[in-house]
Amino acid sequence: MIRKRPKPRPFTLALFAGVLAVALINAPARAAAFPLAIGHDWWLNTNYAAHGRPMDTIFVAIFWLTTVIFIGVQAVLVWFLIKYRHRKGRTEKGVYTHGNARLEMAWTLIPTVILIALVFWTKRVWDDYRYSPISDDPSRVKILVIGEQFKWNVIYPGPRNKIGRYLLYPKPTDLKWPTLPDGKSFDYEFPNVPGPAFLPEEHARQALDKFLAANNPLGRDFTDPDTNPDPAGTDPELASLNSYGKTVGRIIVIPKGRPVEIQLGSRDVIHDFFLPNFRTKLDVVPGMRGRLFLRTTDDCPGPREYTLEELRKVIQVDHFDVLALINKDTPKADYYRPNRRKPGYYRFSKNGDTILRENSMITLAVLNELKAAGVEKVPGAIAYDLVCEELCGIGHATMQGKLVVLDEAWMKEMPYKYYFPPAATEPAGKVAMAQN
Ligand SMILES: [Cu+2]
Repeated sequence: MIRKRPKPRPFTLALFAGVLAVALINAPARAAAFPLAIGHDWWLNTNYAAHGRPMDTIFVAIFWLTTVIFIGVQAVLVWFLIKYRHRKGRTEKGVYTHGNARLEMAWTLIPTVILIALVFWTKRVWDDYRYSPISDDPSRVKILVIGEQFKWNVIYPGPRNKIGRYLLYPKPTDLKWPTLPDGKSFDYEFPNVPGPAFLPEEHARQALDKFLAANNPLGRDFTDPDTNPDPAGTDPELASLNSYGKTVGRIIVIPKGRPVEIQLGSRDVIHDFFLPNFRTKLDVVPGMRGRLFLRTTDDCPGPREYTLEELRKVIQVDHFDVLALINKDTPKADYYRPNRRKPGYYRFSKNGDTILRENSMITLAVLNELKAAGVEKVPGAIAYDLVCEELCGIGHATMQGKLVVLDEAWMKEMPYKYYFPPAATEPAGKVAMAQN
């Protein structure tokens, strides 16, 4: 009798297919870490928000709870598949059962208890995040971020730590033309028409679109003193702090360890503001003002001097971008003014060419040039990712930003000295007086 090779069992096939699928999914992205490497690359990225720790704990707890249950259920499934498989010569019939009340009570009550416990645990963590205790801390600093297809506009508060009024747009039914930054009204297109309401709607819309694009893309209320950090215009840097050209794609700077309120608004469609390293995420809805609160953890890396080797590790292994914080005190850095009109900056250079300038991102290519130029240390700050997690249009994936955590000493350095009022050592009234 010829013995046939046994056919592969369905279970063996399924197991093989599963392993293959996991390998294929992981192979291109994680070639170095194949198969499922358990390391920080595979697990959650590092958290630097105070509210993020209980969030991560609950994530890990639910992950292991569901993993254990999943493995248990699958094991029973496989065991039953094997135990009750078809065998030749087996003739007994299956037994019909109407169930087991005790068993059914157990598998209903146990998940109920688990889920109720998760509800209360999650609610506590959620409340700490969404209704944060720092939401009415008077010393919190405020930032307004306005999403737009496809960029983030970042607006800092004035000296009174107030954001001012934004996203207020004129309507074609308005009886008067909107006000320009200099206080004059916008009527140069139609000098004899008192307002858009007196034009056919299509013309009114066109005129207002032109006005907005040229003068006020973010709908600033120029009559609100808090919207203009320096209404008198005595300090050009301060006066232009929140001008449209500067707000676009600007880095979000937050002070280390201080409570932060991030306000969110949208110019057009729904975006989604997500800071992965700070466990902070909220949809940005047109017509609504979202509010997020966070405080960095004490171990959140602030600005410091990095050696070139440390930088290489941070960039290549930890996958962070690093912002160069070069200033007058940085060894080997020189001051450079391209020409009379352009502002100057500090930089590392070789043979007159700029290798790295202040507030630019340090890349691996730059590191090699710095080494060749004899630079040993560069002051820098990790630039954390800000992404839009909403499919907000064709450029959604390019809608990225950066967040930098600075301490008070670096806050005083240019160009951040105006970004926030100083921490609460001085009473708020004194700060406002000094600036007025
Ligand atoms: Cu978006």
